[in-house]
Amino acid sequence: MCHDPATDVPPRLDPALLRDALRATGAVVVRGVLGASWCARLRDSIERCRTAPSVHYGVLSPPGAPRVDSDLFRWTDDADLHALTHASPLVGLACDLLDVSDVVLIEDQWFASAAGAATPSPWHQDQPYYRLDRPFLTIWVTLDDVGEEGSLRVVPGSHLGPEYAPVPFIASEGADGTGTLPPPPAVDEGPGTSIRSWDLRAGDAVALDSRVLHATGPAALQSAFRRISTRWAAPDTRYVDRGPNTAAFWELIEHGRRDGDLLACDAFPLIPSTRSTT
Ligand SMILES: O=C(O)CCC(=O)C(=O)O
Repeated sequence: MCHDPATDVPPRLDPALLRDALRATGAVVVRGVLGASWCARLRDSIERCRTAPSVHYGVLSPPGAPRVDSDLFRWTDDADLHALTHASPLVGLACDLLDVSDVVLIEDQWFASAAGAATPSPWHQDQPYYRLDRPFLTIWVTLDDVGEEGSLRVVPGSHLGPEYAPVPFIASEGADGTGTLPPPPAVDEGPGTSIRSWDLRAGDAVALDSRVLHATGPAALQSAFRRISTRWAAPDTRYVDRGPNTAAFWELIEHGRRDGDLLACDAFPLIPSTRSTT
């Protein structure tokens, strides 16, 4: 059940407190960011996207296992994902968290796990997949209720630690080993690493500093678990050529960015604020 069935008006929270929490731990939960109608629209969007997958679409689960799949940059052709990324409470929240008036949309990316799926997203940081010269923000929103055993997990404070190599999300693929960064630590295997997770309701968000280590829970899911990440950058963010060991989409979309260019352009639009808090 969604948090706020009557309205999609976002909660009024103190942006400075949210920013402080994000700065200190690298992740902050914001409950009830999207109401019931948004959650329903976005679950329908995922179904629509599946009928016409983009070049970015991928199945993340091993063959024969309950399906986990994902697609990205669907704001470009799905009306509801366009609305989400251009005129929803997420825009104001992104502006509040980055403390800016306008924000650059990097991408939308949905993930959908079927009931019974037990293919977690691996421990990773977002930053090393992106050719960006500074940290950015991911706002991850669940579209289904999810218990903490299957939900998003983070290592608080890890955004202030070392940077690790990007890892593939497809279970059968190993790291390609072409980069210079070390692989992420085996967080689940070693004792002593503090992991934070939450019981979440549909419409709840977790905002992530792009450098924080995160994953999803390993437990087999009782029911479908759909969620969407939107990624946002401050307007002065610049493209930096980090070479081929970054997300595949950089080579698949026409962005025309060269080393040192401002990120904002048609492919990564500057979205005016819809800030509801001051
Ligand atoms: O929900 C997931 O499975 C992973 C989300 C994630 O890691 C991300 O969007 O950066």
